[in-house]
Amino acid sequence: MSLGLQWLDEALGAATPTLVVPACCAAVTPGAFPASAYGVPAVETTFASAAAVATGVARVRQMNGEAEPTICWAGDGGTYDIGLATLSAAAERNEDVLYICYDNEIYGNTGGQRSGATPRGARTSTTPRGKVEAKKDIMAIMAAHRVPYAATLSLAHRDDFLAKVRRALGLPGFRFLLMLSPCPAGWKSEPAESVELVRLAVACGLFALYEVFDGERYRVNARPDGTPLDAYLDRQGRFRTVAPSLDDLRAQVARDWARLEALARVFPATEPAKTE
Ligand SMILES: Cc1ncc(C[n+]2csc(CCOP(=O)(O)OP(=O)(O)O)c2C)c(N)n1
Repeated sequence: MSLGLQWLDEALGAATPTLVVPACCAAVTPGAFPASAYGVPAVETTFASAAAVATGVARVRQMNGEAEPTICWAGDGGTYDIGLATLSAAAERNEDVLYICYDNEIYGNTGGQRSGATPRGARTSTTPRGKVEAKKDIMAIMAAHRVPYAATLSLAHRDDFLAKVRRALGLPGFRFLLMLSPCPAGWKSEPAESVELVRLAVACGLFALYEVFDGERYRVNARPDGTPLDAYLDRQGRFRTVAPSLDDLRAQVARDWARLEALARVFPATEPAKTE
């Protein structure tokens, strides 16, 4: 999460955003006003209301003729589940908000409970034998809102990450970015391997890197390179000893890629021409 915030800061350049952060690790770790490590105006909101609060901030800024961005930085619990109603409403109204979900696939701050973002098979404090249900496809949900821009971000693909954040910052209206964000405590993984885990998640196809323009034009930024799914799963204690549901997870990855490739083939994104 902190590396993603650093890269966001780099992509912002001289711009000073207002950050809107619901209850999550990102609300706690920077410390409280007036000593918050964010160094920019930051509003902490109730779990369900980040996108609604950001709506208010963005509208006041618009009325005042200010061009600085309003950015939601939220966990998966606050995005996929508890904040989904306000997220949906702000997206549907096409508010001038950049919403970034750092997805650690659990309710990390409160002890690693399962969320709608937890993948099938993963053990969490509330799914000790592995989660039965599949991960919710939040990108498809956002695309269905026909937002101007939605994209996934990898902490192992720096240039692609920065280019997509800058693209999002340059567009008006509602923009949604999804970043896979390892949580060593919850994933039972080595902290030093976090970036490598994201690289493996992209390489094996579990976390697809792609963009959706206006909810209907697709571009794939990186494709699976034949790395087996086990290379990713074996490094995390949360996937140990849950073999049956991992077969389901493997099948799911294949189906998701078939769907994404079909969408990118039939509805390709032509503008802008490439990720720099
Ligand atoms: C309505 C409500 N329910 C539960 C909580 C307790 N709570 C605070 S943070 C949190 C977990 C947040 O999970 P996520 O959004 O995934 O972010 P992470 O902690 O993983 O960074 C929970 C359950 C709360 N603050 N408000």
